[in-house]
Amino acid sequence: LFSHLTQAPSDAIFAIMNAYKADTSENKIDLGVGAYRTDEEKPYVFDVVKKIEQEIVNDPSLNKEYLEIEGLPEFNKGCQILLFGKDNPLITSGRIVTAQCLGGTGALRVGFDFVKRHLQGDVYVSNPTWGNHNQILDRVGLNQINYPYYDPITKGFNCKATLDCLSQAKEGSIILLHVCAHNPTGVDPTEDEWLQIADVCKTRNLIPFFDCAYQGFASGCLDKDVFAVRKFAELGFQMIIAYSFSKNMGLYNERVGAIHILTSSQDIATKVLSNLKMVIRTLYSCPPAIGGRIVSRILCNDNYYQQWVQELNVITGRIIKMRSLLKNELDNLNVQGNWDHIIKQTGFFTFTGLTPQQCDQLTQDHHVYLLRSGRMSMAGITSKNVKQLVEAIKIVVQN
Ligand code: PLP
Ligand code: TYF
Repeated sequence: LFSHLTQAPSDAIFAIMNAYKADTSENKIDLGVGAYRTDEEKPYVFDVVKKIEQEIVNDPSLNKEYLEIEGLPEFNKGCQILLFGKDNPLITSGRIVTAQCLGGTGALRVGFDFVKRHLQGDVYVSNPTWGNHNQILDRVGLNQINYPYYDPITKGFNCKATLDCLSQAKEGSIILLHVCAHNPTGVDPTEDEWLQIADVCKTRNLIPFFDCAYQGFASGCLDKDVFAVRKFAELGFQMIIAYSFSKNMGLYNERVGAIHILTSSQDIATKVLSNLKMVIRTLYSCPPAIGGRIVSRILCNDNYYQQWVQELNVITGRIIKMRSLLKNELDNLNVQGNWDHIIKQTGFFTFTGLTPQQCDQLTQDHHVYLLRSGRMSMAGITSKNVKQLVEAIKIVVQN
């Protein structure tokens, strides 16, 4: 029955996670998956999350009844406020449709299923983008077109090439944009460049589809990091946003995210919601409750919110510190090449510019695990392993 199947490729990131786990060396370094590690190389569970989990377990008013198709109302409201800002008139306008989803990935899938059924059009994706974007679009059956984005020479954002490409896009196309802390490049447009992107989207009538998986990780300020979304909203765009709490609340395996669709009126929002619910109902019916309850308690309680922001600041602060530590160590050891991009790029990842062969050599000879694209998760660097990492990089770039 199944003998006609051929082996599907393994996901590059999961393959690296597993290769790292299988390595028995004591000095192995995990720069593969974008998951936060403490300076002791340990996964981190937010204290505020642990506290709320206990509260939920002991709350006699809670049960295991199905949630609504679109998830918890207080979760959805909290997510809107976090993304659009507390005083944004859009919050009370009834124009934003929101549903709780299974992580950012779930939100992307729901969002693109909705696009496929109700909008169609080509989807412009940055070159490069997160690998799962390409796979999801492929599965959903939407046509993808690359826009240039990354400039390997400057190791920065190629604004001009992006604008040139988008200015040729067919009207009504969808453009997938990373809100901040672009994965895999760590390269984001400046505020001025976002305005230029907005301009071309307006002129060509392009529909923005934002992916927001790293709010808090780029500038270290939650509000600043979502500048693009708030600005596009202010400029009158209708758009879709897929949001993830995996990283900024450390809820990776709880699968908590949200989809927002900003529409032109409350009336239309009602119709959009009914159709969005059809997408969800036929995919998984309704979301799980625990993660949504944790997030809503953080977002709806001032005390918990402050605790969360404090803990998030520690995490983002450590990543930023690792950037300068790595750059300084590379300079101290006179490692060949210019490494300024390590401190210029932002968020979880650095797009090092190391070649696939150099990455293979780092893994095979030095137990350093990273993507063959040269993407390095900065969260896997610690004050203890940075020296070993730099010595390994020095060897592979000299060969
Ligand atoms: N989008 C981007 C750009 C990501 O990097 C990730 C996770 O790494 C996600 C979405 C989705 O994350 P999750 O499904 O774990 O919430
Ligand atoms: O890009 C990365 O490193 C990770 C990969 O369920 C990932 O974000 C994302 C979602 C998931 C597992 C791994």
